[in-house]
Amino acid sequence: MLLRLLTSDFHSPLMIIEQIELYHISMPLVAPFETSFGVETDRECIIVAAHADGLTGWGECVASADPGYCYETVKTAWHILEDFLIPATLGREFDDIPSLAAAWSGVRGHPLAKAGLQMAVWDLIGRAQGLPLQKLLGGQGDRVRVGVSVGIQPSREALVERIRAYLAEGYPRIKIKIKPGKDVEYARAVREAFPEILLQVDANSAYRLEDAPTIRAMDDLNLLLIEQPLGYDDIFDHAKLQAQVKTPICLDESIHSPDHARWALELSACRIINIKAARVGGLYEAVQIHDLCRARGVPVWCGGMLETGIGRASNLALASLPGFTLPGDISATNRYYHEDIADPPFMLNSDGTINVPTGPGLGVRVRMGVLERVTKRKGKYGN
Ligand code: NPG
Repeated sequence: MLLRLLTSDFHSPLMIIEQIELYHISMPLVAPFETSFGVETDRECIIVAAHADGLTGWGECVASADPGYCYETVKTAWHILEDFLIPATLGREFDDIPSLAAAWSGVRGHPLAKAGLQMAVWDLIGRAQGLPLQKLLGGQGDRVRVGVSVGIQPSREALVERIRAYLAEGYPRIKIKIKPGKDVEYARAVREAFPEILLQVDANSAYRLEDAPTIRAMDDLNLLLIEQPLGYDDIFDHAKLQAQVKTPICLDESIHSPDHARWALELSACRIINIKAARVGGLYEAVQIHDLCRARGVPVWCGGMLETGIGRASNLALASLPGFTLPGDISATNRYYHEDIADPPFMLNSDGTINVPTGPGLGVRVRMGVLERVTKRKGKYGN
């Protein structure tokens, strides 16, 4: 908070952005990632490059190829960026990040598209001021505790072995994806194999309130949290469910703004919030949710969207804010990609942490050759 005031980031005038480029990329994952809404083998997303005063700021819009996680896709985000957000940004003067966000408020929803462009603007500010994003946001410390998210596996045995390998690599917290039929028994098998580990489950909205008995059946597994069991836009039924379980419910998909976070907390729909800057429209909104939760003593952690090194750098800076008291879904580069578009790769330290970048802005260097190679479509706007 202090650093944020000292650097007056939210209120320093923005440079005028002269040109923006979009890259629709597709990168093969090291292994398919299965959730209750589908399997991803290649990660598609949009990389944003914003140019001003001879500097380039990079951003990542984490919309996927299909609308399984949320309604946005690479194609809808491209449309919203190209036809609305970029024209509302290019060549204009903005006082600060809040006024930029206000200029986009006529676009209802589409937080992933907004967050990708906002990230590029943050990177520009950091590069222009010679300050790392961590300092602009008010983060602290040189490393953050992280965890790994394990996709749905073909059998309980395969899941236990997968987790054994991640624990051997040094991950201090495990999240397993669940879906009907692969839930209680899978979580129980993991807990029996590893009685002491920090363990949580993520349903990605696969259940309805009538399934409360299934959720209750996991209450004795000493889970850190149960993430997003019910509808992707629900807060009301989650409040009914939270009243029936001891384990904290954590909301992800249903929190789209600082207001949603407040509503969820006031309705006791959850006791923990997963903050993804993308899902709430940008880093500025993510920090607001962090501040709200911190003031109320509600723990938060940083979610992941299988980001490239660009988005991961942003997540690490965000996760270094003091209210992020639980390990995030931020794993080492080699958990996702053989080859990344940004350097240097992120490595897991022996204490289960990853270093927060210290260079200006996001603190990573984009490898243009790799970026061009994985690009399926390119757009250029402005001069
Ligand atoms: O480590 O980045 C990571 C993956 C974390 O499980 C994770 N992400 O539902 O939160 C999620 C899930 C996800 C990935 C959702 C990709 C949508 C796209």
